[in-house]
Amino acid sequence: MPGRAFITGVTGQDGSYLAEQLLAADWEVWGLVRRSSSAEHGRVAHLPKLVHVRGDVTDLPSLITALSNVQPTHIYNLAAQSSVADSFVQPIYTAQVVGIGAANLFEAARIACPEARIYQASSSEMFGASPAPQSEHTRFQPCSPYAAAKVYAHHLAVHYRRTYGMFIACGILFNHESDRRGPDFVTRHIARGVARIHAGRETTLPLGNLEARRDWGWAPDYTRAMSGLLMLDEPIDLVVATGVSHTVADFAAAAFAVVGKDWRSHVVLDAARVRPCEVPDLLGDPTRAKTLLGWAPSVSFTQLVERMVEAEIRREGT
Ligand code: NAP
Ligand code: G4F
Repeated sequence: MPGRAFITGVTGQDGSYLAEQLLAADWEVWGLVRRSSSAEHGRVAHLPKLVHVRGDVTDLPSLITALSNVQPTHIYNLAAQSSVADSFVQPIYTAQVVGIGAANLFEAARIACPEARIYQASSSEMFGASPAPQSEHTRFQPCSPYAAAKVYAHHLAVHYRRTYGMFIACGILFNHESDRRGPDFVTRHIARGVARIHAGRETTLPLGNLEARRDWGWAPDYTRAMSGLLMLDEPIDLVVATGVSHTVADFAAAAFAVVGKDWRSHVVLDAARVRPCEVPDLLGDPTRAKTLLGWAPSVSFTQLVERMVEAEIRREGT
């Protein structure tokens, strides 16, 4: 039966797909929106039924007020400073939003709506230096301030689950992409670069580490898994991944191939894009997600790359 969902991070890539899917399934959807000078919220502008609630995960009173007023049955905590690269530049801010933000959300829910089911957005980045493939049993070895903050939030979620009996489920999601991805993540950066080179507006594409491997999937598949996780009888931790990985160079090669170009003629190495510490190899084992949710990715790597490049070509108007 549809209920009432409350989403932090609703204006982001995942929040926008999740809100869309829940509204289509007749849920009431409320989204936490923080104050900004522009207030455009482009990813959710097409969702008139989405109710915006003003607040910020770093501000506990705003969360208590929001949850007391909304009384959601399901809460999705997606808010984050989600750029791993930026977390090296802004480690304290990242900890405040990703770590303390989750603590604030769990406390606010404990006070205002302790029966609500909560989804915590954990990340494959938490596995860090642990060798591939990674599953629910793999040790966390974080390699960035972002990952360390996500590990804190993850352990806190498990603590609230065990200590207070709250229903908090953690989705350990591997990289998922779409044409709504922020422009500074590598897939969108590559897709946009290819479209601009195709349009004759640029000639080169700067990249950092080409050898890093990621398990890339299609974002709407992953937001389906989020709501599925909150439908289970018990709150658990679950890896969601395609089970296939590629290098950044593979992604660039496939993206340039969409417009009939050789990536080696355009990609230039930019040392400033190489991170102080890198996660070399992320490859998820989605066995448990398949067994418990019947979940499977609907879009292949090649289709994902094509969709992203074609969307950028449309944006460029060529
Ligand atoms: P995203 O596009 O960067 O969206 C982040 C969202 O968090 C935005 O709505 C942003 O609002 C909001 N936010 C940031 N700081 C906030 C604050 N202080 N208070 C309230 N809201 C705040 O991220 P995403 O890709 O959709 O990812 C969703 C979640 O999944 C994140 O927690 C991310 O760390 C996690 N995750 C993502 C992936 C992935 O591959 N995408 C994989 C694993 C885990 P503004 O629009 O105002 O900036
Ligand atoms: O696209 P990325 O910035 O994503 P990253 O660091 O894997 O993090 C994303 O996935 C996590 C899940 O594992 C999420 F938790 C997190 O919120 C975020 O959504 O970088 C992917 C790889 C890295 O190895 C990076 O070093 O691409 C490499 N890379 C090479 N050149 C680059 C670039 N990354 C970016 N952003 N820009 C480059 O020019």
